[in-house]
Amino acid sequence: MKRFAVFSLIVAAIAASAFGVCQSPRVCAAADGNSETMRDRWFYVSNNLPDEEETNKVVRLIERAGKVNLNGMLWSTPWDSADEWTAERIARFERVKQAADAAGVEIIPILWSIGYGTMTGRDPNLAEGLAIRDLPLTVRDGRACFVPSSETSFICDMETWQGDKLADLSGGFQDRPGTSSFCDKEIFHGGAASLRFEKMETDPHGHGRVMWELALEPNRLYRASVWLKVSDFIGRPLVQAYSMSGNQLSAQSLHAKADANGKIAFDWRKAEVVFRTPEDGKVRIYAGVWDGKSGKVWIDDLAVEPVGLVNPLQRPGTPITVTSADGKTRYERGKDWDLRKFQLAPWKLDAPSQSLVIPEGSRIADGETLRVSYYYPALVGAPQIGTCMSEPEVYEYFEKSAAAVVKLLNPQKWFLSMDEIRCANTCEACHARNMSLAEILADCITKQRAIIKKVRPDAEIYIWSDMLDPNHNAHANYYVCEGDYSGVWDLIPKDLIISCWWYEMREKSMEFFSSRGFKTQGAAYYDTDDLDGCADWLELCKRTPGCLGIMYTTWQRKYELLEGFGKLVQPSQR
Ligand SMILES: [Ca+2]
Ligand SMILES: [Zn+2]
Repeated sequence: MKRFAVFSLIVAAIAASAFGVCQSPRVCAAADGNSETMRDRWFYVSNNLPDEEETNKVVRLIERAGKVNLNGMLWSTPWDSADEWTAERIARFERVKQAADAAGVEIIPILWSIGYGTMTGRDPNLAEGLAIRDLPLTVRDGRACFVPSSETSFICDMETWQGDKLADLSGGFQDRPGTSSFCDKEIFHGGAASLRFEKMETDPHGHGRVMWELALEPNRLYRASVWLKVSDFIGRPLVQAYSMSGNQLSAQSLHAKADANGKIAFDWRKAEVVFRTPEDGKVRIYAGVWDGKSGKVWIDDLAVEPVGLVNPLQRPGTPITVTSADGKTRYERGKDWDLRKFQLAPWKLDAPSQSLVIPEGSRIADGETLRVSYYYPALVGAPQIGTCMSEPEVYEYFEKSAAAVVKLLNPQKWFLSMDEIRCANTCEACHARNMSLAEILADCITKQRAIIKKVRPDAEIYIWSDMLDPNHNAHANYYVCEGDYSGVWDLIPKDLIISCWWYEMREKSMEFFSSRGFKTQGAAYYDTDDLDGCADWLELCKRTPGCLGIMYTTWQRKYELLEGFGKLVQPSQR
């Protein structure tokens, strides 16, 4: 024990001095009572290297960061496919590496984002799939196609009113009719009227929403589309689909470039979401504005329509099943039916519906109605698609990626981009393992760690906090995931360094991981207009045992405050 303790002290002292945190172990001990605090002073970069100009941007950022003694660049660039980089990209990468070496900036790769579809660029069939059940297809002339019936659609053209309240809300609501929402007969998309919201800023949440509650076919795909127009507007215009239990099924917000006052304007644009209905078929469709601070928004022509055989996944865990209408006869692929070759496009909201080919000699008769069950790569959130954590092929690609990253960079620090995993444990590959959602996630992270350790045994591995934190996303009822993430924090390797990133929850999150013996990092900044939040993070990092450092985290590539941040986070030189 004693030998171990002495050894640890020496290692800590060497590590601290090597990173320039303090002048000597004695000074270290005095500084802030936490010898490791601010060892890592990072900034986040997501620029790719498509050409010389973008490469120059990264080089310039590194030079700027080096001048204010920032020492790590967490870099999101296509590490997932590092084994497939072209010679041109590698040459540009070498230039970045040289700049980083010269500036004393360590490059940390961030990679393997299950939540954002890692490896689906190599094989889109690796996307996690949601079960679509018993879709009816009609057989005509050697083809089986989906024929949508009008009963399963819902249209609201905003033509029928009771004063300023929409007549057809189907059990939903409209925010403040007559006060901030009105029937507009001068500006409309179709027909002769639309719904207009204004003065959202007088609502405490800036709400200007309309919601319809609909009973649709269960376990089916639908598209909800609505037309929006905004003027002089500050806020978030979007369309969203929710289950009755409050899970967001899908969402799309419309963006536009803001003027000098932060306001946006655009003429009629379509916002749409494609979503899988829950087991009870009930959904809430919302359109309108959250956080509205100024201006007007018009809404018109909502359409909620069933979607057919779209983007059927084809991998071992996502079988396509075709039966007779009564479900008694199961038809065989290749003999009774087949799927024509098509380009799987999980990211496309308007991906076409596929038809089945009925070959000669099939048991399927012309005029027959078939039932098809398949797995659809869920578009949730941003929208984003996720990757299945249970297909072995995913881990083969992780190994290829890791080997290539070592060859290119041989980093000592790695960062697992495992945030916001919003669709998981929904396909047959996942169900067949008989594991909980928390176990599936922990197993995936454990394997990722092992793959890195195999190629770089002394690697330090960082990971985003949210999916591991009960104060954040590690719970049940998370988007369209099946199961509960709770308890995942007890199942992951203890040597992971947890990068906490939710400012409002920072105290609880850092305490949660620190008290369980994890090392941590504060992911600060998040594109604010000043460094006040960074100062709060810094103060917390300094008093959290085992906190290794802080990061300037920008998603909008805002680097105006990089120098200020560098000065702020310098270790005290007492
Ligand atoms: Ca209308
Ligand atoms: Zn799966």
